[in-house]
Amino acid sequence: MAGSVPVARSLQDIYTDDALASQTKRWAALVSRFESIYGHAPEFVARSPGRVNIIGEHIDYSLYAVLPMAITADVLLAVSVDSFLSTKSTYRIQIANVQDAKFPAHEFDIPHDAVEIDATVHEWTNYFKSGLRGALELLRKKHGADFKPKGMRILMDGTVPAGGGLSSSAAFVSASALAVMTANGEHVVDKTELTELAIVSERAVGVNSGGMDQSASVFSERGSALFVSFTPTLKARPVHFPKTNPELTFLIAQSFVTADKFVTGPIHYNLRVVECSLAAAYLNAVLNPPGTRLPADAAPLGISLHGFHETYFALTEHATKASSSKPVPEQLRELISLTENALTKQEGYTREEIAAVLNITVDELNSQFTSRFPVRADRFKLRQRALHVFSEALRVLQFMELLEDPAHHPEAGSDTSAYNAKLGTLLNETQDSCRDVYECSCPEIDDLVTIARKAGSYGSRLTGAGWGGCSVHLVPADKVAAVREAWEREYYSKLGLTDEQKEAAVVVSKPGSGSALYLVK
Ligand code: NG1
Ligand code: MG
Repeated sequence: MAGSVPVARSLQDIYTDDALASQTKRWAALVSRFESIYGHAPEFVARSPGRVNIIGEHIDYSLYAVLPMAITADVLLAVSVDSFLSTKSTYRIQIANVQDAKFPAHEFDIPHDAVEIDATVHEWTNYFKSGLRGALELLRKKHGADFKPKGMRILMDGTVPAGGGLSSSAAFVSASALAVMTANGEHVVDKTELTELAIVSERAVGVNSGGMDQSASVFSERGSALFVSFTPTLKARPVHFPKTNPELTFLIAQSFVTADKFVTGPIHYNLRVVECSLAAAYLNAVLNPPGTRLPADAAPLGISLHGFHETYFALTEHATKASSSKPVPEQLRELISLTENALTKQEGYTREEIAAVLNITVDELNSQFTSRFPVRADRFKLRQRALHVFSEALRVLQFMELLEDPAHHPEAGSDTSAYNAKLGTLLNETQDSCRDVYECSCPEIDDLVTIARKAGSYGSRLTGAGWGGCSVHLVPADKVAAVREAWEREYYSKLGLTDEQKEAAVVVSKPGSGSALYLVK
């Protein structure tokens, strides 16, 4: 599914029918606000959506495949290009947000050769700058080191809730990179290039992220989920759900617990990434023949993560000669049992213990594994993290098989509840594993999940990084109202929400389209 970011001719190319009326108003308001701020019309709008992850949680950075879909909520950047304010050595970026009380406007004069980002300060424009930096790196590769970036005036309108697990950051970074590429004369933007640069760019903001969100934001196609795999190269293809009766719907429910990776990264997200890398190295050391090295730069995206994936191949190659001919799910099962035997410490491993097994000093361990992003931990739960990753990778494959193997599909006109329940069970198992093994859920999400299942959801779980944010629920169309009422009664009514929050608490989402450009006439 290679190709370039589409240029939309109308909003119908971008949004599903149910969203069209409100989006048309929103876009018109964006353009007129742009005019009133800058005194002229924007030239184009760059758009990238948020996403909900259906299954495959916390495995993208270990390079296992995932199944997200884009949602309607998105980031819009209205842009005009203007080199008038450029000097010999700088260009000017003016950036404002329609929510100006929360996200104040800024003006930057940026040196041609470097975009400074202070990741220690939490500032909304950092996400733009990281997209800018990534896009300019690519442009310099194409056009030479003395490439002179254009000045831009920008107005942003983002509807993906921040810290809500729907990937506002990836939507913002992808839209920013797309806007910068376009402003600088790249009229055809390759989706793979854009995705890869958005993945790497987001790291500049201080999160050691995987590649799911940016892939979903850029590649998604209206009406389908997206199967994203990362090895041997980044690939994304649309996946359809078979028709069921009643139709299956995805409900997305906010917990209103804000999980801010910028703040909690050292004990949550970034720590998990480190634990996964350490687990891979540990397993490699104890299961493979002495001296087997994991590729230093394992990933196709130039990410040095010592991904599980490499361990997995290395292990299956060595551990059982026969296993490479086994189906992947069987290999994963084998890896789960190898892990259970090799990593027995429930309470976690100290730096000293891990360093001894890796045959390196604690200082070396720190510099190899914990220096790029800050983490705070005395013990690393290698067993639990590895078991989650391998079992979750397996569930993604099982889920895909249910979706794509016609042998599993319910017959037309037949009762589809048994089929739906199988899909739902896998989602529920993901939630259990996230809660108990990966420890990335929270009591509020657990509540939403329990309430939904009681009211008729087939499968309910957290989506995205967790520790708050959003949950996703596979609900038959005829139970949607019951599930919503149950949440209102048993969860939301207790939070004292504003009307606006109530409005945004639950979204029925149809799979939306990915990044697009719109030329304003
Ligand atoms: P959120 O926090 O929902 O944007 C994060 C990562 C993903 C993935 C999920 C967990 C970023 C930008 N995204 O998503 O890559 O690892 O957590 O599956 O950090
Ligand atoms: Mg994010």
